[in-house]
Amino acid sequence: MTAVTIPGLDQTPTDHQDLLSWVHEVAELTCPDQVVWADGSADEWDRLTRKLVDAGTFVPLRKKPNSFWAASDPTDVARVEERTFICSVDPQDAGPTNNWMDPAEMKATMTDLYRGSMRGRTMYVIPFCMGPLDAEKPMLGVEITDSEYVVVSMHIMTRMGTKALARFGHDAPYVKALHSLGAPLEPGQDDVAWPCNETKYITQFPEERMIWSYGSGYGGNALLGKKCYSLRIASVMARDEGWLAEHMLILKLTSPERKVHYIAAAFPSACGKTNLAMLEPTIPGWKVETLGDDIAWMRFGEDGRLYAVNPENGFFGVAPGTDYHTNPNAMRTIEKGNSLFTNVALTDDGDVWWEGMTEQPPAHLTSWKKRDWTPEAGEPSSHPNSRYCTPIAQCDIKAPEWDDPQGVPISAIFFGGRRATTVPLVTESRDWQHGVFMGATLSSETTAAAVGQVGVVRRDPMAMLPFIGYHAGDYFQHWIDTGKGADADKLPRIFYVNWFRRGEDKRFLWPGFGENSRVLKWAVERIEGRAAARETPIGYVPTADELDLAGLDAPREDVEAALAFDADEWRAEIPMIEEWFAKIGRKLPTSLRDELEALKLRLG
Ligand code: SAT
Ligand code: MN
Repeated sequence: MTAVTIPGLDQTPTDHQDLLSWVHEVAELTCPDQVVWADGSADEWDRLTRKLVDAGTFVPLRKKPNSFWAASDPTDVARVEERTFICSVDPQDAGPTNNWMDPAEMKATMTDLYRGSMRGRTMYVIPFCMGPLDAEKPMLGVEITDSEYVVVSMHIMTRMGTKALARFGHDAPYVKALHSLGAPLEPGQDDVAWPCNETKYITQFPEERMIWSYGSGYGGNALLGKKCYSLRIASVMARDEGWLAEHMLILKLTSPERKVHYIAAAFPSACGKTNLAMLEPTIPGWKVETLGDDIAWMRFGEDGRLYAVNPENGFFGVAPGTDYHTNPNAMRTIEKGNSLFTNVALTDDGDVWWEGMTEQPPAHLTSWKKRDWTPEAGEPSSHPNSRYCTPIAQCDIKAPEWDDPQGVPISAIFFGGRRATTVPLVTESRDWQHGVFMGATLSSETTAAAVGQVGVVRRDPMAMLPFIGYHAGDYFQHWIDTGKGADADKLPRIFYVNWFRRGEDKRFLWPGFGENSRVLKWAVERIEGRAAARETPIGYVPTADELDLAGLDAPREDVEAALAFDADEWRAEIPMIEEWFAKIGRKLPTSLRDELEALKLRLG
């Protein structure tokens, strides 16, 4: 097939010709020292984690079995939205919320960057499957990468290796995901602990269902099954095929009467999605089990209900602030080991620590910058976007159906953001279209999950702003159409929540975390027709009397303030929504314009 001899390139573990020829093409372009097909075995994990320890990328933890600490290059710590591109053929299809470049031009630029970019390194071919392996139509992908850190992270985050490759047959469709650190090694050149390149590109080619990533080794920039495939590319597939690919957790809520509801909830990155996904209810008799903390793929079942599947196999959660109070289940999950920790602090006895884990910080740590750290350091020991990466399978409260290709029928969709003012603790939409309006106008203060200023209010529609793989106006229309084509009684009910409203002295009005179970309870009682609410211009909002507040340790005035609808604040919101809609332009669905006009009328 080729004149080039690269060890490992002549392997043919599959008879999928398109895959084999793509692997050849990439190897010839990137010139690695060898090619290795990832098999996903425990042996492979051991071999690669050992290699990463020898390279200084990983430090094995003495206090957690089979777990490792890593610190990234200080410039490679979060998703790079400025460097993320949707290279659709027509710029119109990327829309006003994405960066666009002509696909041919982007390919030329990136091909130059990839030329020889794996020199001195191993090229790994990772066959993977997003969602259950035994799905009727498995959602396949192959990531080619020169990063061992990516391979072992993919072991946790996806179903991968031999068992995934078995589903390729000789012609199954798959997403091509190419990743290079952009850090070739000359003969004899020493490697660094976290290779990457100053130049970064995170590129999606939606029509070709293809991803090219260059220059970063961190999180969603490098683990291409996650945001790049499961949201940016999958949202385009979902539009074409009539389903939804969303930035949502999936949880199972069981009442004391054993009634089950499944809830999907969208929040921007680093707004407590993982905590909500694994919540421990503070109200007696209620139980939460988890199916996923970040992404939901939702398709209509034969019974007309919307069924959700989590495409991922692990949790990639924000570490700081995670402790036995805010997320005891995450703590128990990582305690079992088999986990990776990136950009948190390392303790002297070989464990991890981050801000918020314990009230008293240890007297001495190695910070994420690999420096000696003491509580007097004057800066946090862990990066605010530091992460733990851990398998769902070892989470004690995973729902038994988490790996079921059928998915679970969703009763409610929650949209939420981080807003200090204006947005009440919970609001139920008037109907699907109004719920889509709530999602489309969702706003949140920015967090450390992406590079850039933190704490600025921005519109983050459906918490998908950095993840919609096409025109946001078309995406809203797709949401509207999804509701139109369905039986209204069977559609999930839509709620808008805000755990982050603050009082005048900036304190949080609502204690959040396990107490959010009170809001979940009210929502499912609304669905069952058993809870009251008052109608306001923005939707149905409970009064403090309508929430179960028994045993809540919070002043009633605070709860009332968290639930308050303030017409003036909402009138002040209108120009911001108008500005946002103007940005969407002519593709904004008229039904959403109608919703805005109706809201204005109701606000008077
Ligand atoms: O870096 S990731 O995109 O994987 C995490 C996140 O931002 O939610
Ligand atoms: Mn996320």
